[in-house]
Amino acid sequence: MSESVKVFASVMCANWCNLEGDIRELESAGIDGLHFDIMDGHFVPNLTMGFDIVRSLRQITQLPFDVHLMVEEPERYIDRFVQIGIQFISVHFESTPHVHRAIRQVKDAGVSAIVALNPATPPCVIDYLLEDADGVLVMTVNPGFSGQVAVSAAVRKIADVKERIEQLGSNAFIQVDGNVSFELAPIMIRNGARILVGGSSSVFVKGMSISESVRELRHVIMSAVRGVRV
Ligand code: S6P
Ligand code: MG
Repeated sequence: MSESVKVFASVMCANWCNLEGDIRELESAGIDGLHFDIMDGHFVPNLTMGFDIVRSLRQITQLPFDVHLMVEEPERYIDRFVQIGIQFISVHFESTPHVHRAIRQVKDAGVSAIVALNPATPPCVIDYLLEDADGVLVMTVNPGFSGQVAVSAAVRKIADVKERIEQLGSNAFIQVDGNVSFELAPIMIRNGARILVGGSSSVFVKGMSISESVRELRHVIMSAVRGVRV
């Protein structure tokens, strides 16, 4: 993808009957990483995948792995994901009273630590986390399901988070997840997003192959970054 904006593919939206085939196609299309949505049926009303599937896929690709924990008590799972060989782990601000401790747990294990914010969570909650977190994940849908419509206030919030990061003199990057479509991706980038999570809206698009959809996404990203100082 472009040097300044990366795209991670949401494995939740891949063809689970042919995961290896999809991963090979993603690799050939130049995807930057794989995003794993881990859900526990408590923090969000859905269940997805656990350690075994992530560990199995770790054996077949060198792509960076990005684990998005949508679970209560995330502290209980971090170390076991770290052992699998993960490059990014995001912890929801709303999922634990000890989010700073959880972020430190990720950092201390040598993994990039991302604090994730639900659409209604205000940007100010990152103020005392940015000394430790490497990135902020702005959820542009309420977590739990793919195929949702973006919350427009959360798309606007990306710019507020960006401003806050700059005011605090931090180098944290912004990741965006939820309805990252060909139409919305340029707006998200202009607002400050530098890692896009592509799901059913842009990487696994009905009627398009993975390579076609990634090519189209690359095209809209390139057009958007031309007008942006990065
Ligand atoms: C949602 C999850 C996301 C989705 C992804 C789906 O809870 O965190 O990672 O899998 O956003 O993409 P789309 O394009 O279907 O919204
Ligand atoms: Mg996600």
